Amino acid sequence: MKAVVLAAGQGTRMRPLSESIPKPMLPVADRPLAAHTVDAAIDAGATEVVLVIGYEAETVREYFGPEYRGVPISYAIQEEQAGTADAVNAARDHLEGPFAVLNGDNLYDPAAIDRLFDACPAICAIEVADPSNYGVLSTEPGQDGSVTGIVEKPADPPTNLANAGAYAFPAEAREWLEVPESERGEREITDVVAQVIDEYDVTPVTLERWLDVGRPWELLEANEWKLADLERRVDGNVSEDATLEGAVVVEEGATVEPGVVIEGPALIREGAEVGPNAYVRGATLIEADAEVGHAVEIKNSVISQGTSVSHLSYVGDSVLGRNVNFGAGTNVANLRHDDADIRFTVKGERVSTDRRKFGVVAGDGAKTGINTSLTPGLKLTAGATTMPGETVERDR
Ligand code: TTP
Repeated sequence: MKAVVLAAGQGTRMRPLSESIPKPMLPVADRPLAAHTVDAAIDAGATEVVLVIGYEAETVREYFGPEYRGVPISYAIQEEQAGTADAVNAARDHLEGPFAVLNGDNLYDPAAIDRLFDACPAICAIEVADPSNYGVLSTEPGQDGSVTGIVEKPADPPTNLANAGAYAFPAEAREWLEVPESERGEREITDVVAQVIDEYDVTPVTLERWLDVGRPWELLEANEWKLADLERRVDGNVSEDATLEGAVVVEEGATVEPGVVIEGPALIREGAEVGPNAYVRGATLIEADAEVGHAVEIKNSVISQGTSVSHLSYVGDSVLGRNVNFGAGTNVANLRHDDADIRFTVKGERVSTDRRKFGVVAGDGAKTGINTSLTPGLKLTAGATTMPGETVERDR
């Protein structure tokens, strides 16, 4: 069956990381976030993948091209982000026969996508302890009862099965994509699902693991998940005086200099330079052409392409965008004295990350002066700068 992958969103909650790169193209281990979904669809037997693109569309198109892993890729443009049903409707001309719809910003356990395709019409669900913040499936009584509806954020959830936003639709659903606007002013895929449920038996397919990657710390969690799946491989240039422990991947063209200790899971991508005398702790992604220099410690972080942390610095539980430069002696605090969960500003509101440890998020091109101290949960927008010796406590 064909798989429609939604990747048109602006990713506003992911700012500043999504300021010039679409969220589905942010790095998760060895590929962009959306590539994990496209790969799962292809592994499940997708005959064609239709990517719905809009915001920063060319970045997505350049990566996947007309064919990816031998499977044809086509593109549908969604000009305005008018909702998930509207996004699928943009792909309508590409559809014939049963089709799947997957989010380009979700990580699914790949085996479940296989089961989703087999069970069509079907919906992926994940068991959660507190479903009241999700769309929750109601099902017929008994094990494996078919889906009778989806209720948004119910006070009294009918099951603990949260809708994981992955669907396998019968061919006829193509005719049901033009749904009216919902109360929040969007054309929602759940209204298409409601019609499918009216006409068909819809099977719930339970995921073992699922992650909706909407906010920066969820990008960190996505990397924690996918880096842990990597197997040790050393193709790059690693000094005899470096120590690699556990699942460490050093890609061809990457350099690890003397005195470096890397504790996996860690991925050092092509063209990256680590050391001398650096300490990298998992789960860490050091992207292509990034530099981690002398006496720098990086722990559980994403260091994006072209970024440089060259001397005497500590970066923990943080995401640094592309071409960021941390001056010598820049240190990130990732833990509060009172041990409270770290908060972060999302669309102007302070929200809990539910993490005891979280450092900073730096947008592309941010630069810190020497001896900058950065407090936990801090956001530096793209191109932001700090003065030498500053302690930065407020987002900038
Ligand atoms: P969201 O996470 O709701 O939207 P977003 O990705 O733009 O992020 P934010 O809320 O932070 O601005 O969307 C879920 C998925 O659906 C995601 O993969 C983007 C996609 N999508 C579209 O392609 N078109 C749309 O009109 C909408 C609303 C979402």
